[in-house]
Amino acid sequence: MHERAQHDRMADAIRFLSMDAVEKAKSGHPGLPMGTAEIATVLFTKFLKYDAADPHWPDRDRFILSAGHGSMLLYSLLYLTGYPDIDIDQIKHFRQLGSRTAGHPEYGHAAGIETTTGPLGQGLANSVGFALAERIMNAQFGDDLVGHYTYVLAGDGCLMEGVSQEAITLAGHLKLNKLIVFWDNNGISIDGAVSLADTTNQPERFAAAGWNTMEIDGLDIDQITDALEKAQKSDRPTLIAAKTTIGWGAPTKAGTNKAHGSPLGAEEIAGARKFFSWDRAPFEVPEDILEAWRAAGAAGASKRAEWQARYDAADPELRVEFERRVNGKLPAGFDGVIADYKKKLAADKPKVATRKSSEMALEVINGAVPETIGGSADLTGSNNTKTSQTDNISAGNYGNRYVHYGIREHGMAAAMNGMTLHGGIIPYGGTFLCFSDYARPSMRLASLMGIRTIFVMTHDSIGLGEDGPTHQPVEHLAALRAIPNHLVFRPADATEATECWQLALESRKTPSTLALTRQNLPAVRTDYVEENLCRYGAYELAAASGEAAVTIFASGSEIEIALAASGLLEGHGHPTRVVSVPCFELFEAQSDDYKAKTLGKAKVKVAIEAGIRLGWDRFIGLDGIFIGMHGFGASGTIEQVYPHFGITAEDAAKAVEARLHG
Ligand SMILES: Cc1ncc(C[n+]2csc(CCOP(=O)(O)OP(=O)(O)O)c2C)c(N)n1
Ligand SMILES: [Mg+2]
Repeated sequence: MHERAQHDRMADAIRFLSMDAVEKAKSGHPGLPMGTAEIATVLFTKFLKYDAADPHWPDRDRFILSAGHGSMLLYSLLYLTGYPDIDIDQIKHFRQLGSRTAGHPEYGHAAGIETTTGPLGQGLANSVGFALAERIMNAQFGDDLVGHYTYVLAGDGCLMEGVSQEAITLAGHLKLNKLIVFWDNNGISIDGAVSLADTTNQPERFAAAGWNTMEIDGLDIDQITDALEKAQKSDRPTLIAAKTTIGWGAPTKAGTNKAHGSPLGAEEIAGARKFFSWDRAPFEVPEDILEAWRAAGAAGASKRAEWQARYDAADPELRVEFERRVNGKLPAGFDGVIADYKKKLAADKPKVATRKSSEMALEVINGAVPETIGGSADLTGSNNTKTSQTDNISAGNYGNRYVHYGIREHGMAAAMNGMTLHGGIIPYGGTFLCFSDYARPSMRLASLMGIRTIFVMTHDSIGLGEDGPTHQPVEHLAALRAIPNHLVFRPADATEATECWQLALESRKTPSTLALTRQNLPAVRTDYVEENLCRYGAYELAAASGEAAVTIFASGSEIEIALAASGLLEGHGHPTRVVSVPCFELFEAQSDDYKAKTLGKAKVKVAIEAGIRLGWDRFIGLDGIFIGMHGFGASGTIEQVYPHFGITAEDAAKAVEARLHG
């Protein structure tokens, strides 16, 4: 067959698999794959460096379908090129329970799905992290081992979402020239024409952010090819604005929002079969076309073999380190480093804020774990995220270890997820706990994907003082604890902070948030214990003098108050124990026996946390006493606001005694 004709048929195979799968599932989005099939075909047959037989090859190019609703485009490509996880049965079971071909691409369901997309804009924002991680790994391991592109297909929706602004300005600033974004410029979204809601000149917008931009006809394979050749040579990230027609080939629905998100129906599909002269039954791909696709999927094997040869010839130490990092294993000896540091803390008993404890722990960690990449959304001095090892990453300077993300919490969180997903890197980044709201969509996706991204959230209560209620988190701990598969740590002192960091680093399939104080806290773990007690999520920090009449549960900065309250109660003859609760989710993972023992049978149970009550009933029951916040905070000194809201040892002791005598 003539090469051009074959290319067209290969693109058509994507279209029909997508149409047929959506039709069979009775739901899904046929329009995007139909409009972008040429782009995908050029990319996957001529440019993308991959070997379908080895989808985890670390130096593969990444392809990110940011417009996740067009998932059938990706599934078709993975099937056609011969990725092992997606066979024709998976295509036939698109969107069915238990299939790998979920409604939107889900990371972990099938190799070749590099990230979870669906919430528009996330994939584009992840891609900044992928592209940055590639540069960082390249700087550390050299051209022989690391040199690949990150390709993105984004829709109008991705570009309208706010996170895209954070992502593109960060990528432009860092001159991530191996990032190449296709914009599926079809002028249509769900409500109708994009012009209903947006008139942005997107190329000018990207250009203003320092991008290389091109405008092409997205159905023209020569223009696509030419654009990709130029993009690969760019010294800046590239936007290829590709004019397309949504649902291309559907006789009446093409170019309209009717092709966006529902099955086309038998008549339209029959019309499309005529339009493309496609005479095959649903899900049937002509043998020569499937063969051509499979050949494309295997074509990268030689590049992979060349890479393997370079890898085998590399310095053995470098190789061991590369493998360790790509596999996400911590360095041997890490536990010993933490143990030594905990001994030192037990001797020193520092009275510092936990944000400072976190910095001190990071100084030790960053010295021992070269894959950590720190950062902050313009609050470096407040989040205490920078250590002596972490000089600034900047355009062309990718060998360093600190990212000034700018005031881009959402973009930072999404980029960190991209770095984690890329592999070889453990990113952590900071902002105020209150502004976790600005990062939350990506924090949730980190949990859904089950990846090790670490969020450092300081100024974790009204204790931050005079900045007032806009900055004082109240519901944030509860809101973050509500996310499944997310470890929310609230350490009480330097030892707990170190233990929580150790757990966050060891937690390969669950992201972590460390909630840290601005105010100084005394050391409460004054004896060295080898075991990581925070691992239990909750543990008895102070035993009662006799059979406990009272148990006080608290976290973080309120442990100091809990211990003082227990002192008052003990003084009045009420045996009181204090349980530190650094992490709800880890506590739930303990045995029933452990949980029952830790919760105990004291007559009065109290929880103290300078946040809302939500979640604490698990510890104190519906009739427990809660000392904490019942509404928003107030601007004032820490000495004023804690008493103002009744969060003191005296208030707690008084409430307990009223109950004991009542
Ligand atoms: C954050 C977010 N908001 C809303 C949606 C729902 N949604 C899915 S696709 C879509 C329209 C996207 O338009 P576009 O990117 O132009 O895709 P096209 O219709 O061209 O395929 C919307 C609003 C979503 N997936 N994510
Ligand atoms: Mg669109």
